[in-house]
Amino acid sequence: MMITDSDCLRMYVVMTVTVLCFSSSHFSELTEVIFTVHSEESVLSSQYTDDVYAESLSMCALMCLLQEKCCVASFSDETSMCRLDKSENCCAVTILAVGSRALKQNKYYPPACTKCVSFGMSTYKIIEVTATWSEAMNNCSCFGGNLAEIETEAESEFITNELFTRNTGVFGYWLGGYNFNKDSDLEWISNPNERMPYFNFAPNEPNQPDSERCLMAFTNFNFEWVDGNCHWISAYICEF
Ligand SMILES: [Ca+2]
Ligand SMILES: [Ca+2]
Ligand SMILES: [Ca+2]
Repeated sequence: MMITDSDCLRMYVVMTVTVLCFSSSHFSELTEVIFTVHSEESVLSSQYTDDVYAESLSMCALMCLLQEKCCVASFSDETSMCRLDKSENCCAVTILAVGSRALKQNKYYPPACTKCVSFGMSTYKIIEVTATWSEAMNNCSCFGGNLAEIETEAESEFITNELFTRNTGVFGYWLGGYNFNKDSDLEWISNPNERMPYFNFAPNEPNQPDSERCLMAFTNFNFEWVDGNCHWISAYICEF
């Protein structure tokens, strides 16, 4: 008998389901703790999605857990189809679909931070695909981190050296600072009520508390910081 690729996939799924059935009593509990479930949403099919059969929502959740790169999945009650998104982040696009539920892992660490650099306790992903400041912030959060916050001179030197090495020609990199109260300084997103313990602003910056509230390491100023217009489209740095 010839075994085709699709037979293999089916066999794999059946085996997985069999193994999982032994612990079925823990399924609902697991789903509640590990996933947020959105009603009537389905993950949009993409190059990163796989459709597999699952007996239930909980089974679909477990299949997602078994896939190292899965953060979001969806399950259709009608067809028992479980769609696993394996794009290594939690930003899968979902659409309204009656009878479907989308699951998102509550705490997700990408399996491997590709092309990341580490310093101290932190890992950084420097992303040259440009975005507005708030898009950058959302993207970092989807990767499981935040826009980078530079709290010490040592951290600042590390990041600056890294950016000089890259020399990619982008005009700047968004960081996780914002002028929350439209005054003369910026604050870190994680500490909106506190002065920055360390800062590395370029001369005469920050200078536009109304129109430039977002923090950027500016290439032409040797990556010293400026307040920039949050709608500028720029590269950015995520910190994990
Ligand atoms: Ca930091
Ligand atoms: Ca401020
Ligand atoms: Ca400025």
